[in-house]
Amino acid sequence: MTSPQAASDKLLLPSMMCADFGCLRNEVSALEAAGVDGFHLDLMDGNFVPNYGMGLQDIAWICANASVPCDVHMMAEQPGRYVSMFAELGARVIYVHPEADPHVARTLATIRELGVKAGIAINPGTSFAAVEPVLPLCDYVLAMTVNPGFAGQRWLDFVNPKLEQLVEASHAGSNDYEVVVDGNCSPERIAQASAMGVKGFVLGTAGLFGHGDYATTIQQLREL
Ligand code: S6P
Ligand code: MG
Repeated sequence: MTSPQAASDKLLLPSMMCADFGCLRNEVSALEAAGVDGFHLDLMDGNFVPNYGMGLQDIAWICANASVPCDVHMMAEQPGRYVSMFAELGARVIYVHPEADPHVARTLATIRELGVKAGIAINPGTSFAAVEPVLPLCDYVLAMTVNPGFAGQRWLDFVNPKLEQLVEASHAGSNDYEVVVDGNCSPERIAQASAMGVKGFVLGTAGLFGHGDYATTIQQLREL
């Protein structure tokens, strides 16, 4: 019998800022039981993006209590100052925005030195060419299909050609990274991007939360 995971090699990653914090333990358990591949944890500093969230304590609690890997998406200015904090919490991947870091190459190297997978998260308006030099330093690339800071936004179609460029370059030359998409990952968008070669999907309000039973939803997304 085929396990749900074996039916697809997609990485399905709930964005925990969309979870019900009134029953966070239940949310973590239910999502893990549904077969998610990890948790996506958004940190916003109220500066790089016009919003705050999630708290360091929230991120620490989920990292300490999850049995699946946790990825931290730092939407923060000068993230290099704080990457060691998230490494200590046990993050699998730390994503930093090159738009927020004048020394992103150094920060990516530091993340790897800390024993954590290194990732860049790229704003919709940031071109492939702008990040191409640092792609060999990345294990993951998080392509934002919405402007970062809020759940519940619309997918920006002008990002689609960049997704294709990122996938095409992902295992070429000295590059060896996986592409993950963040923002409005609905079933339709997941099907399109998966066919394009995108590996991972951050699941928020468009694809998971508010769509009924987690196990059923995750199973359906795997089968797309
Ligand atoms: C905010 C953050 C994202 C959102 C996610 C929400 O920009 O980086 O991870 O939580 O995109 O998903 P949705 O389906 O509500 O757009
Ligand atoms: Mg995110």
